[in-house]
Amino acid sequence: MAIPRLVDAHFIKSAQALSDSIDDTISEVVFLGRSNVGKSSTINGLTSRKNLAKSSATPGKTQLINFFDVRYIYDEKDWNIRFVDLPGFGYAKVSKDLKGVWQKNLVEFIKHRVSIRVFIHLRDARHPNAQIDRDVDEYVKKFIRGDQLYLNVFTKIDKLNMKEKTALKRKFPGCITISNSKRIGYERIHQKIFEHIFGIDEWSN
Ligand SMILES: Nc1nc2c(ncn2[C@@H]2O[C@H](COP(=O)(O)OP(=O)(O)OP(=O)(O)O)[C@@H](O)[C@H]2O)c(=O)[nH]1
Ligand SMILES: [Mg+2]
Repeated sequence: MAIPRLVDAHFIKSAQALSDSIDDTISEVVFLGRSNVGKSSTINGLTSRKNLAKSSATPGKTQLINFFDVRYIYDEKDWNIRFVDLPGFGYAKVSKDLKGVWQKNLVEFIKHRVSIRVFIHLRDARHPNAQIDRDVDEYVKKFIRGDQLYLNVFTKIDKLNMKEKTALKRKFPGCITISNSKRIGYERIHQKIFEHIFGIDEWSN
């Protein structure tokens, strides 16, 4: 049987906070990570759309919570979810208090948005062990629910040489790595999302 295919994605709405977000009836995948790590680019890559989410070389490009409707086709049926692009947290800052570097609205959103089923924490492959990323892991793990999946994904793998790639894989066995400039690595992310949200794992055999 064919594997699920993402066939359509479009922008729905920008929100400032949980209170002005759209209805929470569809399962959501949120992309979080440091400013400039490639959150918006990853959404474009996963959906094969160049400019769906606005990306920029200047950190701080995404300032609102942006919702995108995403449709997969599998087994001749539609499967709908949402991708959520978030503003980045503190650029190159080492944080003691995450709330200080990441806006209050954002913290409230990731904590209380009931429709979030998958957190994708994007990390720069060149700085795989940044303190701020460890802080975020630790922080989210404090309130994550049993029905939510937390995924670490390393971006900008194209910037690593062979030796660095080997070191990364040794440190994080089985980790997911992607390159948005080379457009590689998306398959495993689709697989994880689809498997977690719909319980269908058609990639395993
Ligand atoms: N080489 C390389 N560059 C990338 C990759 N992903 C993103 N970039 C570049 O990194 C910069 C930031 O990308 P964005 O997608 O805007 O990053 P963001 O995390 O959404 O940033 P904010 O919205 O500011 O939080 C852009 O210049 C992208 O072209 C990648 O995998 N490899
Ligand atoms: Mg962005």
